[in-house]
Order: sequence, then C-alpha cells, then structure tokens
Amino acid sequence: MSKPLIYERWPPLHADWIQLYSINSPNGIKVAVALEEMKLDYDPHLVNIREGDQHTAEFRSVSPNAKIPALISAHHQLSGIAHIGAREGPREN
Ligand SMILES: N[C@@H](CCC(=O)N[C@@H](CS)C(=O)NCC(=O)O)C(=O)O
Repeated sequence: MSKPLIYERWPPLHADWIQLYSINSPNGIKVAVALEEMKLDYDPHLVNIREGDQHTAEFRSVSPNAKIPALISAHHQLSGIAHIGAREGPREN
C-alpha cells in the first residue's frame, strides 16, 4: 500500500496507532477526549484551521469537506465521531 498523502505533511510517530488531526476547538477536542477516555493510543497532529491547514491537499485527502477533527486508523479514514461511534457499536436510545 502506498504511503497516505497526509503523512507527507503530518508524519506519524507510531504508524500503527490512530492518527488524529485536530486543534483545540470544541469540535476538535471531543475526539481527543473520547480517545483518552477509551485509553487508545493515538498520535495527535495539529491542523491549524486559523492558518488554513484544513484546505491543503494533504488534509483534504482524509477530510474532503476540510473539517477537523479527522482521524485514520490502520486502513480506515473517517471523520472523528463517526469513527468513535463505530468502535463503540450501536447506541440504544
Ligand atoms: N460535524 C463535525 C463538525 C466539525 C467542524 O465544524 N469543525 C470546524 C472546527 S470546530 C472546522 O473544521 N472548521 C474549519 C473550516 O470550516 O474551515 C464534528 O462535529 O466533528
């Protein structure tokens, strides 16, 4: 498999860990909080949306709508909360 484009700008520290691309905004923090609560290993990467990082080709390769947070895990890439929900399984309302 070829190297993900996003790795060129935000190289992973641990390629087998979840890679989180985010910033400390309310939406950005919530995925980090969930990962911490679940005690999952992840590499955090700063995507500075105040500087336009979200519009780069590298970031849009994992988040086509240019929104943080985004994360990739092994061979999956999903927007943050969808990934966490998938891991936790369906909810009972
Ligand atoms: N539904 C998304 C919304 C994410 C979102 O709105 N992110 C904002 C920051 S809090 C963003 O990326 N803004 C950058 C932009 O719109 O250019 C979620 O809750 O994760």
